[in-house]
Amino acid sequence: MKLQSGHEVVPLEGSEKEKQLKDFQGYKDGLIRLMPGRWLLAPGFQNFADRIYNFQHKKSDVVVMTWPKFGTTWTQEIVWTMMNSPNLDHPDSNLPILTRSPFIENDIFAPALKPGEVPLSNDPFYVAFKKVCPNRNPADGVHLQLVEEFPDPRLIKTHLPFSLVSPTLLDTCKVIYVARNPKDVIVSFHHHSRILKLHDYVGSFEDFVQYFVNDDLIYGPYWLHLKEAWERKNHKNLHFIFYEDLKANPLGEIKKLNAFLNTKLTDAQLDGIVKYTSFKEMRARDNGPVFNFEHKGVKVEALNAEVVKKDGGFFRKGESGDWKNKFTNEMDAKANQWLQKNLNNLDLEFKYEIECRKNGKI
Ligand code: PPS
Repeated sequence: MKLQSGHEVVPLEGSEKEKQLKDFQGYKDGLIRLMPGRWLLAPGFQNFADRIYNFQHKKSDVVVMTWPKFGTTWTQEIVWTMMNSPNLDHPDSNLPILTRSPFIENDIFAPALKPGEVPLSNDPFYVAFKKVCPNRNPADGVHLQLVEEFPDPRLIKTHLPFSLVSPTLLDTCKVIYVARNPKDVIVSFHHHSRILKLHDYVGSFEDFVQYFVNDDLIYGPYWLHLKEAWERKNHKNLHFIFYEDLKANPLGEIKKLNAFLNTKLTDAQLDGIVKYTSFKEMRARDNGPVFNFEHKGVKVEALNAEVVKKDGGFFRKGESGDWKNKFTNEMDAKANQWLQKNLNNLDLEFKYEIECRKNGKI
C-alpha cells in the first residue's frame, strides 16, 4: 500500500514481529513500517494517514509536535493556558488535556468500531466528540474529527514527524517542537510503555535501550524525527523548546512562547502560568493524556494499576538527568555510540548532553 505522503506501508513480519509482540503485549494487531524512514507505527495509521497528510490547517492553529516523552503534555498545558486561561479561571481547565488540545492521530491506537457501534458513553474523548461534532460518525475517527471541528484557535498535538503531516503545515500555522535528552526519553518511554496497556511492555529495561538504539520503538526513529524538525529550525513559524531549558528556566521559556504566539500576557500572568504548570501542580491535577474511567459501574482502565502503584503514573518524575539512576555503564556507552552516530551527524549539538557533561551533571 502506498500513502499520499509517498511512503510504502510494510507490515512487520517473521522473527522481528514475533519479538515485538512478545515484549509489547499490547501490539496484538502487529506493527507497520513506512518506507522510506522506517517509521514504526500501529497498523491503524493506514486508515488515517492520507486524511492527516491532507489535513486543512488554519492560520490560527498551533501544533505541538514532539516524539513521545519529549514534554508534550507539559507544553500543551502551558500553551493551552496561555491561549485560553491566562488568569487561570477557565471552567474547562480541569478536563483531560486531550479533550482541550486534541491528538490528531490518536485514532490509530483505537480498536476499529463495528458498524453502528459507538464508543463508551462516558469516555471523556467521546463526551468531547459528541459536544464538538454531534452530527459526525465516531467510526470515522473520534480524535481526527475532534480536531476538524474544534473551535478556533485549535491547539493540536502530534507525535508524527514533518514528513507524515501536511506539507504546507509550517507555511500555514505555528508549530512548537519540543526536544528532550534521548537518555531521559528512554527512561520515560520505558515507564510509559509499562504503564499503558496499549503497549504493555513486559521485556527488560536493557532490551528497551536496545530497541531505542535500533530505532525499533513505535514512532521511531527518534533521530530522524528530530532531524526533520531541526532542518526547519529557522522557519519563522517554528519554535524549538528543549525540555531541559523549560525545566531550568520555565519563566524564560514561557516568555519566549509569549513572543512567538503573540499572546501579550503580563508578567503576573506568566508567573501564574509557571506555577500552575509546575510538575507538582500538574501531577496533583492528574488530567494528562491517559486516564481510567467508569462506564456503568465497569472500570475501563488504560493504565496497569500494579505498575502505577509501584513506579508511579503518567506524571512520573519530571526531571532532567534521571537516566543516571537507571543506566548501567554498558547502557550509557551504547547510548553514547548512538548519539555519536546519529545526532552528531545531524549537525545538531545535543546541547544538553554536552553542557551537562561539562558541568558534571551527567
Ligand atoms: S507523551 O505521552 O508522549 O505525550 O508524554 P509527554 O507528555 O511528551 O512526556 C511525559 C514526560 O513529561 C513529564 N512532565 C513534566 N515534567 C516537568 N514538568 C511538568 N509540568 C511535566 N508534566 C509532564 C512527565 O512526568 C514525563 O516525564 P518523566 O521523566 O517520565 O517523569
